[in-house]
Amino acid sequence: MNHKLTSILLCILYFSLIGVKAQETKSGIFEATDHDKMQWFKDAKLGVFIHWGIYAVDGISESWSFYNEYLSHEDYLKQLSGFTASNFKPKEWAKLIKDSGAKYSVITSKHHDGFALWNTNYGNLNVVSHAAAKKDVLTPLIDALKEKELKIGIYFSLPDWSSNLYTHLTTSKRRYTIEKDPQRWQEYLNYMNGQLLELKKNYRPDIWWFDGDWEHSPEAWGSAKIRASLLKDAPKTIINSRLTGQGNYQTPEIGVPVYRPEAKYWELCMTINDSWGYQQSDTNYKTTQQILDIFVDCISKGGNLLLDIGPKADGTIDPIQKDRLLKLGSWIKKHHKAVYGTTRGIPYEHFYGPTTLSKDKQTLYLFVRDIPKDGKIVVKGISNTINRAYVLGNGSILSQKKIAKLYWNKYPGISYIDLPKETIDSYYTVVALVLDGPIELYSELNDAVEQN
Ligand code: FHN
Repeated sequence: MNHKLTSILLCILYFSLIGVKAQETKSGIFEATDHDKMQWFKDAKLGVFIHWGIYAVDGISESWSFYNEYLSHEDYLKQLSGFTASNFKPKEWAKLIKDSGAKYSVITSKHHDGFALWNTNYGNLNVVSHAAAKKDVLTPLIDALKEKELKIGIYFSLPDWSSNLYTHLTTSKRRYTIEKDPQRWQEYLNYMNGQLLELKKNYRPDIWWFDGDWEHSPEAWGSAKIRASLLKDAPKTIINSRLTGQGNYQTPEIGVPVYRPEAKYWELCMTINDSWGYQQSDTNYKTTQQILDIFVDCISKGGNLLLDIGPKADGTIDPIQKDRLLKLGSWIKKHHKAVYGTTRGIPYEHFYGPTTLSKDKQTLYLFVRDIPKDGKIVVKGISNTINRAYVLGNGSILSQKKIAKLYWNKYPGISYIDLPKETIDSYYTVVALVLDGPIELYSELNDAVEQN
């Protein structure tokens, strides 16, 4: 029996013994179906991702610029002298993230370049001892986020391309292979796990957001051991899918899922322009409408959006990034009922747009992006009575008319709902349909008429 199959069977046996059923999903992550611990995440819908590191000094791509040999590693590290965090105001960051409507934030504690944002006792590349800032920036930020009652995610790169203990340096340069020097690899794992335990002790994050697992196998990383050590006395902690095979949720990136992902829990991470870190040359910011298109798409498919910002080296945030977060937050505030705590919507056959459902499935939220040309929106194949239709955040009760509904057959008809111009929102108008009970979707094919 092959190794992977054995480990899968052992895991399932283990979880069945402790009463937690694990199932492997097609997405290849183990979802310990501990729904309680995932509930806040599923309800949260929006997180803010923060990529902050020395790469903001020259505005070049995080870690990849030296890995891809666009500049030497030595020149990349010269940015340490420019990473001042001189205008870093963690409370302002936390307020901005809170005002964006996010319920959690994920910060890069250490990216692939190995630069640590906290005063780590491990390695020789951190913000206190090696950067111009000469201060721990992770702790005050996490404290400020917690003060705003935001859940905390810690991004941690498994690879550390700057560490002499690590295998890879750049795309063409390898320091060694694990097979050839297992002892050195073990020293790397001790270093990596030492930092993880430091982060766990200092911050007790709600989410571990791993990255970079592609460079080695789960066995080489010791992924199962990492999960066990992080969850020990912290069983409610959530892990993303990038600790291969050990995650609780899937993490599609940049490409907005066209179809709903397989995984029960998932989160799209997305840049606000085209760069993760701050790059002054990257002015290709998504408009607020485009960000809302992506956000609404995700939540209608039962997922979250983790929207990234890249602060500058001095700790300030670009006004355009602030603008996008605040506009997103203002729209969510007005339409919060259709966002937080909802579940994925109904198939597009019933309404030509994104939808979400209240937890009790008795209210259907229709997201109307464009102004209906005849001032009407159309829903079909809903067997319930629509007791009330109204515009969220505006309260206008909408008139509705049904056609193709005959008393003697089950076909539920087609409902036309008036949506007056004055109720239209500048981004998405949300119409709430209050049903006479949990939603019932009709999908039968109406046959020949046998009786009248
Ligand atoms: O290599 C990283 C990249 O720099 C960035 O951090 C993204 C964010 O999810 N993750 C990796 C690429 O998938």
